[in-house]
Amino acid sequence: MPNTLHRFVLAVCLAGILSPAFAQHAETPAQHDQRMAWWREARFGMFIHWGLYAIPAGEWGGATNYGEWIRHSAQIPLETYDQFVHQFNPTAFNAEAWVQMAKDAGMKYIVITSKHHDGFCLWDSKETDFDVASTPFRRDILKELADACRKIGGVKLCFYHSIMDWHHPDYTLRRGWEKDRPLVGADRARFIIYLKNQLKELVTSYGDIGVLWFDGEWEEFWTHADGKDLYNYVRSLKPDIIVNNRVDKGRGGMAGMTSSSEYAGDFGTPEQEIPETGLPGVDWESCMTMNDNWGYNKNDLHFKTSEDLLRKLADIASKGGNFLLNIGPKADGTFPQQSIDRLRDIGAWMRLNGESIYGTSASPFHHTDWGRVTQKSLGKNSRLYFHVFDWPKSGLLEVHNLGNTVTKAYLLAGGQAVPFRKKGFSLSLQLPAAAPDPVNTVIVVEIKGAPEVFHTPQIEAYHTEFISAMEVALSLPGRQGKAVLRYTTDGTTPGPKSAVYRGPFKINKNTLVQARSFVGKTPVSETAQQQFTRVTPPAPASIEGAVPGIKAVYYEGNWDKLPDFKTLKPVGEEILPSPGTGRMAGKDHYGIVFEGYIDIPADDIYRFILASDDGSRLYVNNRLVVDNDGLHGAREVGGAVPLLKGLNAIRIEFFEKSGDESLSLSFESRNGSLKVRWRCVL
Ligand code: H79
Repeated sequence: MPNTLHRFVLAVCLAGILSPAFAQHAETPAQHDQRMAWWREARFGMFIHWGLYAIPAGEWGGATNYGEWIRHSAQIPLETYDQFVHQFNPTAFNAEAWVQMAKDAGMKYIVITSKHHDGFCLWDSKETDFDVASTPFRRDILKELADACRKIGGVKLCFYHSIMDWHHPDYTLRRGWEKDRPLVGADRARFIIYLKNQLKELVTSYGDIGVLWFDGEWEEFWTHADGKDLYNYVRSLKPDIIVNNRVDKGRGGMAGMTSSSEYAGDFGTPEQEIPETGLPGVDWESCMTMNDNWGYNKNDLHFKTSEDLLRKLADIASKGGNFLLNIGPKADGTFPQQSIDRLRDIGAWMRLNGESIYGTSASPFHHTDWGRVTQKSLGKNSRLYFHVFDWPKSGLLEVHNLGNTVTKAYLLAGGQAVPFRKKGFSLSLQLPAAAPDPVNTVIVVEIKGAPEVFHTPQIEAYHTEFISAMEVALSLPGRQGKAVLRYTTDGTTPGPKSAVYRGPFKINKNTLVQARSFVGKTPVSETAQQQFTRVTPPAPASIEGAVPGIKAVYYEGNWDKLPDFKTLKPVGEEILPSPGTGRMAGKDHYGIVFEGYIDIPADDIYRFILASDDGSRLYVNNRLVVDNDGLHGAREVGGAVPLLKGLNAIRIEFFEKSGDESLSLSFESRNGSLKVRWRCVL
């Protein structure tokens, strides 16, 4: 599991990522905190993906790898898919058993698919017959779950509700292969009324609903205005409801986090991934499957182990996030046995160690190579929870950058005292010889005050290469109390007599910058290092007969990553005004190589952002500057390069396998973003 501390933060890398706050529907920060309080305390929830797709259980036409997307992926005609309504009869469904399993696993909320992309509704909706009331089962599943949550207590019911809808005639998008759902008479405005009426049923008929978890917003159908409006609408129905960021268009493709506070939504939703670090002041929840599918797939036995899931839970909590762990129930209404087993194992750990997860906040340490840390404040003082994954062979667990006085240390499970020594800023814990819990033993370290952890300094600059000079800034992340930041530029290790950092400085030759923080004469952080290199970029090209635009050369093939285009035969070419999918747009299984020049206005460092779906690479003057290869959805990757004024050679390689496609390149310098003038030779 990655838990990387980036020592050298190039300032530009953070642009656009650190603008955390989401748009909020008229409330003060205190009211916002109050609304989010139960969710932040909860830290762990159950996702349930259940619907008609549980009946085929992942199998269709000889293939076995389908899930809740089966109607789309297997291109099932509507009329055929609708027949599942007559087969949906989960006679073994027992709402109380489900809620009890969630509760016993230590989960504090359940998010169930009131409606997934296929449009089928798990409750008796007045707005459609494509719902459970039309099945032989007839019972209102959401009502039974709401009753069970009320009866059992301690588990909040929440709804996942897809905006995208492959069934409703007024959802005015059709899959390319759809034949039996004419667009004639379809009315987008009417779909939004349908959506709102259904949400009103969900929010007002089932008691205290905690979260509305939207999805499917990335399709072109949905707009930012729709997102804001829907957010305000559901908040007006129930002011304290919590709404995920997929209500609006703020996450940029399929990314987890919302990029700017213009967009509505209360928390970010990384899917099937755990962010490298949390972001201060941002609420987020990682949702994840236990195997490879959200909906039930009887052939998918690729389950994560209980150990892995438990460590993921601690990892997420240590970064300040929630964990929403999925179950895909079977068509008979029961959970897969593998899921039941994992819930039981997690529950056993949570009963002993839940205190180290619930209501905790992100680790004050940036990196602990033996495991993870969570924390809780106790009035003026604090409790640190050391989640030890790798038990030290020496029996000594040490951290060297903790400023606080330690008052007590003990095993969370059982309470056995852990002898410790605090000398200066170093804490040594004398652990029992063998790990009481080899998966994750939690040690509680009680400290005076709020945690004072001395982080490795950050070295910030626009780029590590420069043409004539580069400004370098240093910083100490977090609260650094009495620490003094010292640095060197002559290759020597910073000591208590090295220069004190007082502000950004310029370098104009090859330089190793090193920085470390000290309290008095004692070093209290690790040493950060970054090499800066002076370079001479290649001379600009001088070309005859250049025309505006960039040359696109087309190829065909079915790839999962960029092929070696040099060995392939092109199927055509054209000049495009700028890189894009050109006349291949809408096709599958193709590749494009772009060649041309950009007119660079001045000697400087330029940063390129290459966004593509699927993979791409950018070469500038034959040097690889951005690698965005591989099979993925819309994804941006950046890279910087020093360039001289004049024409610089650009080569972009791109491939598209299937599904959505896009390609774009933008660039900027220290003065902001720039409009590119493309040139190419015929
Ligand atoms: O509800 C779960 C997913 O169904 C939903 N979000 C989680 C919580 C989701 N919708 N879209 N996506 C996730 C990403 C889209 C993936 C796709 Fe595909 C790639 C759709 C088509 C190609 C995965 C692979 C689904 C079908 C084939």
